[in-house]
Amino acid sequence: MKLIGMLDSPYVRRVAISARCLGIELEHDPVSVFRHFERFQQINPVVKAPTLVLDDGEVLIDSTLILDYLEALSGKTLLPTDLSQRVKALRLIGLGLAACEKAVQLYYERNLRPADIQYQPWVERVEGQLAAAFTALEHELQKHPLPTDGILQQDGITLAIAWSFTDLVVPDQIDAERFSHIARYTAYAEGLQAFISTPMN
Ligand SMILES: N[C@@H](CCC(=O)N[C@@H](CS)C(=O)NCC(=O)O)C(=O)O
Repeated sequence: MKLIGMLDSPYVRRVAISARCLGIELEHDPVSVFRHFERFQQINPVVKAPTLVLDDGEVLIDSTLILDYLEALSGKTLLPTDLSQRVKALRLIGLGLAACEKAVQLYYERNLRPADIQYQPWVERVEGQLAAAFTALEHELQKHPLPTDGILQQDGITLAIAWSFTDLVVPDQIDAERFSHIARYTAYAEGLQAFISTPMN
């Protein structure tokens, strides 16, 4: 199986780290959706990262759906089975993914759209949504700290990736004092082998 996409995509990194935690070895081809557009198109005409090419040639997209497949394949899960714990995890994952989406939108707005046609109300809306996602995440971590016993679950993986990615692409949106629980958990996760061996750049 081959994972297509650069690790500076939070979605690709999420799949790569999760696969490692599930004990699945993936071949990795770091094709860029921008710099290698035509090559990406040949693998997947939709050009979305991550793309997972299965051994029989089937092509999957969307990190959450790819993770669903990898979990089914491995017979393991990175989500709690207890329903109330699962709800907490799903809430963190949803907020983490929203933060990734808003950081990506902000990055594209700043780097792809010419400065003279940038639309400030849209930028402010996205910045507000990004801050709202991190505010809610911070609140959740204050109420229910994530374990720091070396075992990674999908909620911790996704939230740490969201924070590191935001710090990489729109660092002005990061406030480690205001979001101290997220910053601390991310520093912890980035120190684990699964993260260290799957660097953003
Ligand atoms: N919901 C998708 C989002 C994937 C996504 O938007 N990836 C970006 C890279 S970070 C991408 O493919 N961008 C190229 C494009 O949308 O044209 C997932 O979870 O995989």
